[in-house]
Amino acid sequence: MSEIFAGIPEIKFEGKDSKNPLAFKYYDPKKVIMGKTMEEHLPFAMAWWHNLGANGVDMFGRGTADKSFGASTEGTMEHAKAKVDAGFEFMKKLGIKYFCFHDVDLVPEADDINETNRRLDEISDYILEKMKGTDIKCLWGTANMFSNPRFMAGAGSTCSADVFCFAAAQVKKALDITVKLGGRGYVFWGGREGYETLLNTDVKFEQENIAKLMHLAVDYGRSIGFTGDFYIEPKPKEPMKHQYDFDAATAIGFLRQYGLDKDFKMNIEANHATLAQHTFQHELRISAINGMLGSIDANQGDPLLGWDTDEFPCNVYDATMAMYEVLKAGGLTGGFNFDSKNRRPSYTYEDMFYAFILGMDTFALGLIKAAEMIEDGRIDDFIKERYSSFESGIGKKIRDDAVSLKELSDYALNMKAPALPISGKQEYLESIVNNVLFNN
Ligand code: XLS
Ligand code: NI
Ligand code: NI
Repeated sequence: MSEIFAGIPEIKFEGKDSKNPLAFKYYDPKKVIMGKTMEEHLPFAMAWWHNLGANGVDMFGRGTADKSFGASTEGTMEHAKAKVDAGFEFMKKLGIKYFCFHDVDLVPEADDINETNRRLDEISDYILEKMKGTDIKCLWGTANMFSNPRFMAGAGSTCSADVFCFAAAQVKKALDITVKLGGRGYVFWGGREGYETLLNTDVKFEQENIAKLMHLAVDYGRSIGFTGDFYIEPKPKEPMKHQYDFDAATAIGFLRQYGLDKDFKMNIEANHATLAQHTFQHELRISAINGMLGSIDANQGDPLLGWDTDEFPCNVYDATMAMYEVLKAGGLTGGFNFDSKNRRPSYTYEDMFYAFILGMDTFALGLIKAAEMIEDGRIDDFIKERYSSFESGIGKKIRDDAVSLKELSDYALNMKAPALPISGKQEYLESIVNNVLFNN
């Protein structure tokens, strides 16, 4: 089999002074930071759909990038295999150890689901063969339950019992393939699990059915030996006006309400946080404090645009805050999936590599800087100091649940008026972040 990305070498770490566009400036896989290598901290993954599928097509124009990878006709099994060849060559050249997929990213969908499933068996055999002798693995799999017209009214939330069965069939097969490829996780992104208008929607009914589908998936997954995490990937809108997995707090509440919280965690996508009018850091923090920070879809949105632009992450400030949360949470059980795509005018093979180099270097820098922030200690020291009134006296009694409302009231009445809380020192803290970010 011939080289697809001919002329593109293995991408190596050359350090921050390198001007080689096909080299890492910050991602040094074996470098140890806070006791772990960079590649252990940052299990990067390639998203099959964007990297091997997205060709730049948008609402206003056709594709700009050729993603046939040498296949004579697209949308065939020959093309599906060419994508596998391209994907493995790409991952090997970048030192990426994981990939993520939707069922229909792997093979063209047939009219009869039995034929689609047969194609999935064939392609997963081919992928398994490719995996041999490499350390490339599946990070997570998922079923695309939003593109096919049958899912126009949702998948788990559909009004059609027959469509619900097709959703179940796709989840079952995607789980089979995920397990076959040794996947660490399985994602539910609620693509069309939401509504356009409440006038035609029974929200309670729809949410109960989504939970049913998830319970059935957990039961089936566990029965075939899937020991990894299931994930919800929150997103507030797009394609639906309102999606039920609005943000991490909403999704966590849903999981607890329906008894799914032991099997599920969050897969947090930066661009979805932006759409929910949260920071990426906020979504990670909410997930982490609830013990549900599982995996990350590494991309970024544009605060000036109200849709999911899936840009490769370049914002080091945000990546630093994200890695600060990840380090504080003790790392991810999942990984960093580049759910990101090249801009439409960046249509060459080189651009695909530049994009991953950018994303990987951004998170590597974020990791380096977040570790420095933690080692610097000033921010953590201040947070400790800020809440120190709860460490002794009446504050400690509150924390220990050792005091009644009346006793607290008596304490306050006796004081007459409290001193103001200590300053929040936001500007001081922000200057520490800048100091750490730009200290060399
Ligand atoms: C879309 C989502 C999707 C999921 C996987 O906005 O990000 O790509 O990651 O279905
Ligand atoms: Ni995503
Ligand atoms: Ni997205």
